[in-house]
Amino acid sequence: MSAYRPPKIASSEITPQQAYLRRRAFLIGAGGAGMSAAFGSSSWAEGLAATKSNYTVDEKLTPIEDVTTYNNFYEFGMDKADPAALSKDFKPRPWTIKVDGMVAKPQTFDVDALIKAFPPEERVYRMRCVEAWSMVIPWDGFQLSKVLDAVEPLGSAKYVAFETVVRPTEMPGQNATFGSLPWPYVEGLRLDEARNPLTLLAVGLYGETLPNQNGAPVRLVVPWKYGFKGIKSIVRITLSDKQPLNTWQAANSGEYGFYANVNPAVDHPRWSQATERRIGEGGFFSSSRHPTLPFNGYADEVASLYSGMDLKANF
Ligand SMILES: Nc1nc2c(c(=O)[nH]1)N[C@H]1C(S)=C(S)[C@@H](COP(=O)(O)O)O[C@H]1N2
Ligand SMILES: [Mo]
Repeated sequence: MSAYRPPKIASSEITPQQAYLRRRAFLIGAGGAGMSAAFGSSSWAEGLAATKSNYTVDEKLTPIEDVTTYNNFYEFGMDKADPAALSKDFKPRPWTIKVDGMVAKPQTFDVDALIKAFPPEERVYRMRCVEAWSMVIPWDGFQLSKVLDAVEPLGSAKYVAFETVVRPTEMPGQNATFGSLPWPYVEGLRLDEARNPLTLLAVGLYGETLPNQNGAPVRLVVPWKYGFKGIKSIVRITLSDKQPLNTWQAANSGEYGFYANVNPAVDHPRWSQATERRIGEGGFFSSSRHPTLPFNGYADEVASLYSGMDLKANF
């Protein structure tokens, strides 16, 4: 770890994405093949219509083309277009998730058994990346709390740690020796955050099996936090009494914290968090700006989790 050099998010990532838009124009111009390839042939969604849920925001959905071609998934590369382009050989099945640590009933779940046990519901959530762009995404998934209930957390458990798969043969970004992240990508939540009804394990989007670039087969969605908390392609969930490490905080603790609650009043050291660029809105070469909301608009549901806490110190 000592030789490790933390990556920096390039400032180009927070200015209009001309390069991305050019690449996207190319991808779209190359025909619909890319889109249908994004969704594998075997789909849990076939014959399993996700129930609509009340946890839905009434905002214009980000087009699926943007949701599936403008991604952060450093295991497949650092450019926004890399995950869609370089994840075609990734194999999201068969897949198991080991849930262990401070629980009465540690278990290894097959992802399709989980989907059967906890039929996905649709949730339209805002998603706000720490890089000051945002989307509105219809996820299909189930509450993380259902999985936690199944393993029976001990009274001593206070935190939940998550781990992404390590598969350098299928994830070219895991072979990068310079400028990328240490693997596995890890994240963590407080147990009460993990049990909040908003906290979702997503297995699909737009009613389809989750595309590889979005974190197949199962990824975390914590809509009141910056996007980096939404760890992808999860293989392990561990309950503990110690605050777990998270990858971006480990990479640069001055810029990224453990909590990462969306907060327009606490700027990133290198850019404002007061507004966000809504991807896919406002024309082809620009995106419209929206004000960023405290807790990404979910304050009614989650602000009480942090009562008495200094949100500037615990960023
Ligand atoms: N394993 C892993 N999970 C990850 C990332 C990553 O690089 N690796 N990027 C995070 C970041 S910074 C964001 S904004 C979201 C992006 O999710 P999306 O590409 O589905 O929009 O995934 C998060 N989860
Ligand atoms: Mo992000």
